[in-house]
Amino acid sequence: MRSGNLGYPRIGNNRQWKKALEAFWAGKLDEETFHAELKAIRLGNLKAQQERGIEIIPVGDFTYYDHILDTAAMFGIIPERFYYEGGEPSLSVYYAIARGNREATASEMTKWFNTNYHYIVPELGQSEPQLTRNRLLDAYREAKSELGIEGRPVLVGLYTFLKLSKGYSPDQLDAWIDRLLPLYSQVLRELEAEGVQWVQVDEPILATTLGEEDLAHVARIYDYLASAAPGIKLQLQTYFEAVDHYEAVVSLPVHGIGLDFVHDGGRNLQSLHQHGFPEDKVLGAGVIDGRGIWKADLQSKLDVLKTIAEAVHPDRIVVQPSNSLLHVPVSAAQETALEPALRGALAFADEKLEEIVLLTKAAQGGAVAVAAELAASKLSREALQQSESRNRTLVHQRIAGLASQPSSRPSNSNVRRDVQQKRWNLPLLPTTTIGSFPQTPEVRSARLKWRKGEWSEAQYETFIKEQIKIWIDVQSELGLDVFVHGEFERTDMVEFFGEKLDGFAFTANGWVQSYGSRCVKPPIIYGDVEFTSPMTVAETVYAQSLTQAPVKGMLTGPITILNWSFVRDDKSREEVAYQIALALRDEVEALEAAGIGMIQVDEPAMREGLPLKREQWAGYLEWAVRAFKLSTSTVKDETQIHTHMCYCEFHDMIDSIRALDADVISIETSRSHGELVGSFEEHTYDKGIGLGVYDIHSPRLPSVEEMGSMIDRALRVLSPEQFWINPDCGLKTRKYDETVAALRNMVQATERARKKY
Ligand code: MET
Repeated sequence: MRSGNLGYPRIGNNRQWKKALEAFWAGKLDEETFHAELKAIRLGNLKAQQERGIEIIPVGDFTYYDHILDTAAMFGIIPERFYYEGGEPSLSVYYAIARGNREATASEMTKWFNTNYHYIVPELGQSEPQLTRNRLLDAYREAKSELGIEGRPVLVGLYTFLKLSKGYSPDQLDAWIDRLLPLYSQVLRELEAEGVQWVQVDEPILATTLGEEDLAHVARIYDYLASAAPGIKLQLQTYFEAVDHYEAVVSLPVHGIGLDFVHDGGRNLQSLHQHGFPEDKVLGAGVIDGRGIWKADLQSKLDVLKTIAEAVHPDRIVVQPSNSLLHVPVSAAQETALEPALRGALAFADEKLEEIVLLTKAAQGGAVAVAAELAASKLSREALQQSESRNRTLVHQRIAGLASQPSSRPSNSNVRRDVQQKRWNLPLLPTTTIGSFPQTPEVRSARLKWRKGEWSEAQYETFIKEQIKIWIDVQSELGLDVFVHGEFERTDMVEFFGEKLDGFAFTANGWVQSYGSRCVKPPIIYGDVEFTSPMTVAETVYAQSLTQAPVKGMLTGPITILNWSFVRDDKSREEVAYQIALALRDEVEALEAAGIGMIQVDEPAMREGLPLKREQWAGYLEWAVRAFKLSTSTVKDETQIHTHMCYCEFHDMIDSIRALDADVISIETSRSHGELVGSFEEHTYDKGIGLGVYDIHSPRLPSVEEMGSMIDRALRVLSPEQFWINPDCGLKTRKYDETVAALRNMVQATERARKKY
């Protein structure tokens, strides 16, 4: 057996990558220095794999922003609005596609399968595809000449690329395959001429639900590519789930198949057992969890490898992570401040590579040689299991009594709407924001001072209060109807709650890329989750004391906390969600008791937990909705529950969105360019709803007219009585002036709309 990897985190062990990108965007790095800095990070990443003894090292997985955008740029697939004239797109065009610029809006960004990574959606049909630059060739040459690494270039598979793109109708799919095949061939032929042996072709789409037609397309693609560059061996890589059409996939004319043996519900192994594996192919055995952060149970992994070896000759097995390690932080070595039982049980990218090397050795018959390491790993896992944090009796009791916990509100939404309208007397088309306001450098530095102990608790509290006061005044002056306190005390909407609840831990440096330069540091849910004391009451009550307008209490929902955290792997996600939900209920009740009458429980990540396979959706959604309702159902009728969601493809989740039974929902809209609004033509929704009327991700100031037309568009399908006006979420990432100016336009657009409707 050999050891291999599929992709390494791009961001550097200290987020050097993010810092370089942002410095370059801000004009603080010239292009040459920028390239040099990124090269240093890229080589460092390769070295980390080389030094650990990984035999098959991917190259070309590094990016300047996103690997799907890279693929589009490589093939000259650039939207017309960026004045592209062919050839290799400049860095400024490349970044404009991702981030927008003064003249043009960015391309849409969306979730990468069921992860929290977001890619830029290629827009086909706007330019004639061409190979602009073979970036894999560059990557391969660099690794070889600089480090002597015979790397394995990584290419996004043609079918996955097309399926993730937009700008064509289903009947044009064939034509697009025809258009791209010669370009893919050219990439492979150039690699072949360079002496490249193997290319990793990522086709995660093969792990989704596919029909016969898809399979026919895939077969056609790989038949073509097999003869295009006969000297190249393709390692066709799937991940994130089992492949449903196992026999069809493993018999494709490629030299190797990579399967996920972690997130497949055991089905890949079953298929392997049942149908065998082609004798002439290499199996990439994804046995180490490339998405979780826990040390593996190495003994059980060895057993899996043993089972696999019954069907595949060990010479043709590569021990590898289940998917690219881009989804986990770089190294756990720096996490010295964590409780030892927890720290001992962690494995980030570097530690996973070590596990892969260890497993490979053990499976090669060296189990005795690595016996000490195997035993140590086992002990670490057990120590965490026995720790106090995983044995909280009260939490276990509450979960045992779950069936008797209220999980729907006493009155229906019509009754509640009337009571609430009487209480608030809001105008038509009420205006609000989604919660956060700009986290200026001042806010960030205050938090830092407080965290470092340079500022006392009291000093920090006073500062936060000042910020709240500033923004309550701004909101009054702007004439918004429903206020928020601004979330200045929060770095991150999940971290904030995690820090206050029991059962969570925070790393010093456990960052993972979310989109572009944005990295997140997911909390680790490692123990039983328990409420200890109110988390948001003081700031919300203070904000409410400054105004007559209602101030929304602002919480992050149980499913979002779950989906944006690394979760313990000894309990089901469902059970962990209920633990969080019950802890949040305590907070909802505390807010209500303190006189807060509107409470927003954000669930932007509800969608993110959706299983890849359709047939598993209903099961997930059922417990996700139940968790939300466990948190929000014990309040009085007059208390208005809001929720917020992101990147919501409304039509396929509509029943669950209705089932949440929130009095008001806001959905991030503008980046899906009106597609969301369109879905209301087919589906009814009768509670309060706000669809973001401008994209906060871009620095450009939306005009009154632009927002007016978004409102008009929405009101063609929704009634003015139910419609709320708000921007998309995430104002914390914008600057003060931009925010105020945009909201001013939003209020003006609303005033015009009120006259019309
Ligand atoms: N309340 C949060 C905010 O406005 C919701 C964010 S959803 C990603 O920033």
